[in-house]
Amino acid sequence: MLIKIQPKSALKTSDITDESVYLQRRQLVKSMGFLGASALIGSAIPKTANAGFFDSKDTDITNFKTTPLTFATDTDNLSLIKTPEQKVISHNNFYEFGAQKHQPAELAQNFKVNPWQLTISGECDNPITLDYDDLTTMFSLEERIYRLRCVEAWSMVIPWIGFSLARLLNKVAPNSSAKYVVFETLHDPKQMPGQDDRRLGGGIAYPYVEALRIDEAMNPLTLMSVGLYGKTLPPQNGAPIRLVVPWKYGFKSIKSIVRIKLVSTKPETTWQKLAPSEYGFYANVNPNHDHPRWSQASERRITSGGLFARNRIETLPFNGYGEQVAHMYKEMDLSKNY
Ligand SMILES: Nc1nc2c(c(=O)[nH]1)N[C@H]1C(S)=C(S)[C@@H](COP(=O)(O)O)O[C@H]1N2
Ligand SMILES: [Mo]
Repeated sequence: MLIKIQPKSALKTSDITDESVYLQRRQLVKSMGFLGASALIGSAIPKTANAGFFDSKDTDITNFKTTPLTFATDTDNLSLIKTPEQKVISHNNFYEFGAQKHQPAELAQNFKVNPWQLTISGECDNPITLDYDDLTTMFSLEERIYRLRCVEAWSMVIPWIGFSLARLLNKVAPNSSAKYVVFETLHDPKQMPGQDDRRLGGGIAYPYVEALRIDEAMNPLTLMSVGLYGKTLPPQNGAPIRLVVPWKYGFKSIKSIVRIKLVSTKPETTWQKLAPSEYGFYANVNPNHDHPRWSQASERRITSGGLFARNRIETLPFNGYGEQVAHMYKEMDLSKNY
């Protein structure tokens, strides 16, 4: 069978990132099979028609206004190929605004992030409440270019802006009973329609709750993010402040946080409580421990929005951050503590 391939000139230059002509060539070989199949059907498949083959369509931010931030540039991770901003802000998991990838960008545009209050309390000497302006002014901001690996086996590279959670925790002075840190997302069904519509919200319990062990929370990689791509966060990515824990599956990186509490005993968290055999408390990225319903050995790196958007790569233990974090789990059986 003759397979027609688009000439190279038909590719937009934005489709050809530095990422590697190599990866794209490999992908091209795979895509040929697919193009062949669609040629057989005799019609082009629209991008939105088949979520199995293509990402959801990119959504332009319409109403929500982001603001440029001042920050120290991440010069250590420049070799990582960033996921295009348009993908980062249009392919989201934020069930409060709908469980489909395109819904948060569409349904969160009128989300009110100012005024905002974030309370940090519990087992500490100096509990505090931060207002909206404090979030971007209390600490000097840094860019951190991190890989984000979703438990669903897709991944991105995102230039976050924020500050280490450790700096914030040091400010409240945890006491010796502080063994875990619990985070809670805003609960406001009027603004977050998924919170009282089980179908839209994917049937999970709200408010969304996540937690870390205190040493994980104090690890320098653990970031409180207030921005991405040089600007304040869009609501679909967790405005005005969210957690980013790059060596753990994405669901640990809780969005739009209003409460942080230091506690003495291990708390229950949203996904772990819902399906404990599928989602553990630790949720460290681990290619050797499969999800009961799919393999975690590889992932689809979302790069450009073009034909070559689906690059299959190997998943790394601790998402490639083992050097900085593996020591925290030395004594643990990671197949039991998944
Ligand atoms: N409150 C809240 N936080 C959340 C989620 C969510 O549904 N609600 N989804 C998580 C999951 S599964 C992932 S992969 C990341 C996605 O972050 P992103 O949309 O900024 O890429 O957010 C995490 N934080
Ligand atoms: Mo995820």
